[in-house]
Amino acid sequence: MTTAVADSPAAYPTPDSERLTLYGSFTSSSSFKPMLFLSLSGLPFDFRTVNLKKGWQFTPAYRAQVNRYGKVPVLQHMGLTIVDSNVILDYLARITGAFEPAGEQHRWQAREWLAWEAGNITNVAKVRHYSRFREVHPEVMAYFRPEAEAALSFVDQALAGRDWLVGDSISIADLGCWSRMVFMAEGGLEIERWPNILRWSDAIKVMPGYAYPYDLIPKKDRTFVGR
Ligand SMILES: N[C@@H](CCC(=O)N[C@@H](CS)C(=O)NCC(=O)O)C(=O)O
Repeated sequence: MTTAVADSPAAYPTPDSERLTLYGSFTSSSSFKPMLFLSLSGLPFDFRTVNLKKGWQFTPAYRAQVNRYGKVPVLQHMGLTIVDSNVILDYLARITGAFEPAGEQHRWQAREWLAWEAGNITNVAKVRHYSRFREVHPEVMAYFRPEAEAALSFVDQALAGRDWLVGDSISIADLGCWSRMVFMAEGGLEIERWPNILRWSDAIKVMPGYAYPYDLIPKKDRTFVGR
């Protein structure tokens, strides 16, 4: 385990307050999920950057006090520490009611999409990661690229003739699935190949508060006052 990493915080006290604190990184599609939720809903929150390139996520302080898995994102609220992007979306939808589908069946279906996303759209993130940050053997890419394409095709078919994945309005299912695929072009997965995804993502992109991750997620700690 890494013991000292340049510039990393020495301690991470869990704020026992009603204010939301989000830990994340601007290169991370997982961080984009809660960031997008908070930005679209106009909620006030504090953002704390975790410099993944410098390895802040591996420090003993971060692992002990924020995320034992050494990843982003993490949400802290009311003395709670909530780890994993989809669990955070679930939490935010529950406590705010925003992006929560109407009706019990649709609420479960939104969580079903998030669970499916974690096992499938995650391959889109892997292809982007291996294209952008870590070169892998061509056979590794040859395995993951069709998996990523299959996940995108599944979502594209699910969106045929409908605006949103669940019910009649945008929900955490849409935010979770779109955010994980947001960097698809960096993996050579051109969105024009999936016309329903293109139409659906265009509808998300015009919402007040939307911005591309590199513009939305700060590179330094920041306080968002909300709107
Ligand atoms: N299942 C987790 C995955 C989190 C994850 O893999 N985060 C990446 C950034 S997208 C990370 O922290 N990587 C740092 C590392 O692996 O060193 C979630 O959805 O939150």
